[in-house]
Amino acid sequence: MNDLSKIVSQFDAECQVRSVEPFGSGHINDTYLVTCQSISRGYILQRINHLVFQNVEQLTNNILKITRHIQNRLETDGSRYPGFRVFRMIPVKNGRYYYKAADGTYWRMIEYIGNSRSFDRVASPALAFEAGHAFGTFQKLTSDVEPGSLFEVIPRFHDISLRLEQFRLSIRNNSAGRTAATREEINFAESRAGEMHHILNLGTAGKLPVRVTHNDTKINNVLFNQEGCAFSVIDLDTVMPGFILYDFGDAIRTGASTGEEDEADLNKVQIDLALFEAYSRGYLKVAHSFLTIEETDNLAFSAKFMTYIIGLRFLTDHLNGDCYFKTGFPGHNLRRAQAQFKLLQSMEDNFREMQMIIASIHTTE
Ligand code: ADP
Ligand code: GN1
Ligand code: MG
Repeated sequence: MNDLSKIVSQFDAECQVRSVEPFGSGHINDTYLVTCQSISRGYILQRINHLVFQNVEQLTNNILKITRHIQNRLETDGSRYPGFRVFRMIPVKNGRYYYKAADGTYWRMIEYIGNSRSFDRVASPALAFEAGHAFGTFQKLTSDVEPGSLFEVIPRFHDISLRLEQFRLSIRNNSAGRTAATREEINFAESRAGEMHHILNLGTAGKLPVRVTHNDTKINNVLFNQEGCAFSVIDLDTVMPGFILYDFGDAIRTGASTGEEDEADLNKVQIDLALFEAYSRGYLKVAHSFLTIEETDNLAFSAKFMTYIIGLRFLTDHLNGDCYFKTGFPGHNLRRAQAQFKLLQSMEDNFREMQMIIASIHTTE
C-alpha cells in the first residue's frame, strides 16, 4: 500500500483502492481522484493546506453544516431544484470528518459525483447560463443559514484594505528583489486602488446584507452533467459570512473571460459580453427573488472588483517570492496578475454595456 492508499484506508469508505491520481487545477489544496476496484464508486481525496486554512476543525464544521443543510432542503423541497446535488463527506473511522496524519498533514475525503465535469473556462453562453443558475441556486439554498453561525475561515478574505496593505508591504519588503521589474503592474494596481474600496464602503455603511457566501466561485467549482446542465457547487472551504457581490464577481472573472487565468498572450484576454449576459441571466433567474437593489446595482462593478483583487493578490505573491499560490513556472504569478489586469481593462472599456445588460435583465425577468 502506498502512502496515499494508506490515507484513504483511514476513511470509512468501501474502497479497495485501484488508483489515486492528481486531479483538478486548484492553487491551494492538493486534490486526488481515488478510483476503487468496484468501478461504480470513486472519491475525491484532498490534502488541506493548513498553512492557509489554519483551523481545519472549524473549516470542516462549516462544510458539514452547509452540505447537510442543502441535503435536507433538497430532500424536503427538491422539486424546486430539479437535479441539484450536494456532495457527501466521508467520515474517518474515529468519527471525525478529517484525518491528521503523523507528519502533520490534514486530509479529507468526499464522495465523487459520477458523470460530472468541470471547466476552467466556459465554452458557450448555454454553459455560462447554467453556471449562473447553479451559483444562484447554491445561494438560495443557503439563504436560511444564519451567516454568523459559520466560522470565518480566512478573516477579511476579500477585504480590499487588507489586500492593499499586504500589497504595499510586499513592495516595501521587496523580499524577492522583484519590485523594480514590476513597476508597470504596481502602478496599474495603485491607479485603481481608491475606486476599489466601493464595496467595502457600502458594506461598512450597512448598505449590503451579510449573507452566507461561497467566496471561491471560480467556474471550475461548478459541476456539469454530460448534457451540459450544471447541478452542483463544490469546493466549500471558504464558505463563510460575506457579501454576495464577491461571489458574482469572481464567477464572471473566470466564467466570462476569453482567456485562461494565466494567459500569456494578453490579446486573447477580454470580457466576453455574451458569456457575461448569459451568466447574469442564469444567476438572476434565481437570485432576483432575494437580491437587494443595492446588490443588483453593483453586480457589474463586482466583476471589475474581483478581477482587480485577485490580480492584486497574484501580484503581491509574485513580489513576496511565490509563497502562497502554487506556481507551475518562474513568473507564473506575475503572468496571472497581468492577465487579470488585462481582463479588468477590458471590463473598464465595456463597463457601460455590462451595466446595461444587468439593468435589462433586472427589468424583464
Ligand atoms: P481545489 O481546491 O483543488 O480547486 P476542488 O474541490 O475544486 O479543489 O476540486 C478540484 C476538482 O475536482 C474540481 O474542479 C472538480 O473537477 C473535481 N471535483 C471536486 N469535488 C468533486 C466531487 N465531489 N465530485 C466530482 N468531481 C469533483
Ligand atoms: C485559490 O485553490 P483555488 O484555485 O480553489 C484561492 C482563491 C483565488 C483562486 C485564484 C483559499 O483558489 O481565493 O481566487 O485561487 N483560494 C484561497 O484562482 O486563497
Ligand atoms: Mg476548486
